Amino acid sequence: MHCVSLNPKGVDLETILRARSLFTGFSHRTARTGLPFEIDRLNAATTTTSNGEDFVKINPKGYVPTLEMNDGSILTEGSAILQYIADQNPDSGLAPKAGTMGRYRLQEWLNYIATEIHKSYSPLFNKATPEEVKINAQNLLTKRLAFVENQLVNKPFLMGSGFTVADAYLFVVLNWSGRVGFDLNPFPKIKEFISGFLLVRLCKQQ
Ligand SMILES: N[C@@H](CCC(=O)N[C@@H](CS)C(=O)NCC(=O)O)C(=O)O
Repeated sequence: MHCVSLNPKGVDLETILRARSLFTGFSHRTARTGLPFEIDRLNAATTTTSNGEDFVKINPKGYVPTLEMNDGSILTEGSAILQYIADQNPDSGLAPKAGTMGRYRLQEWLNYIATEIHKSYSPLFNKATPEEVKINAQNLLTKRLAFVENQLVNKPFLMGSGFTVADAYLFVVLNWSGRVGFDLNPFPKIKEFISGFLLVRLCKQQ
C-alpha cells in the first residue's frame, strides 16, 4: 500500500504536533489499523512525488490524498479512503460497521468536514484570494464550527465516546487554523478536543 500527499514546505510531518495536512492524520489512521503502508510526498510545484513519479499519472485529479493499493489500483477522496482504511481492521473501532445507522452518521460527519469545513479553509490558503472572499470563507467557517462546538458539548468525540476516522479528519483540518490565521478561541470545546487529541498522541508516543 502506498499513499501520496502534499508536503509543500518539506516540513517534518511525522509527528502529530506538527499536523498540518491530510497526510499526517492519514498516516496515523493507517498506522492504527496495523496496515503496512508507504508514504510518498508530492512536490506541489513540480507535481512529482518524492519517488520522482509524475503525480498526475497516478491520480489524474491531481490532488491528495491518494491511496495506491498493491495491485496498482487507486482510491481517491479523503472520505472514501478513510472508510476503506477503517474497514481493513473492523476491530479498530475507527468506523461503525457498513450498513448500520452508525455508518451513515459517520458518512454524515465525513461529508460535513470535507465539504463544509475543509473547503472553507481552502481559499484562506491562497494568497491570490481577494480579501472579501476570505472574509466570506471565515464567516462560513465560524458558522460551521459553531455547529461542531455544540456537538462536542456533551461528548468527547463527534460520534460519542469512541474515536473514529471523522475525529482524525476534523483534527487535521482544525490544525490549519494557525496557518491561515483563523481564531479558534471562540470555540472552547473544539480547543479541548484538539488538546485531548494531542495528549493521547503524546502518551502513545512515549
Ligand atoms: N475532494 C478532495 C479534496 C482534497 C483536497 O482539497 N486536497 C488538497 C490538499 S488539502 C489538494 O491537494 N490541493 C491541491 C489541488 O487541488 O491541486 C477530497 O475530499 O479528498
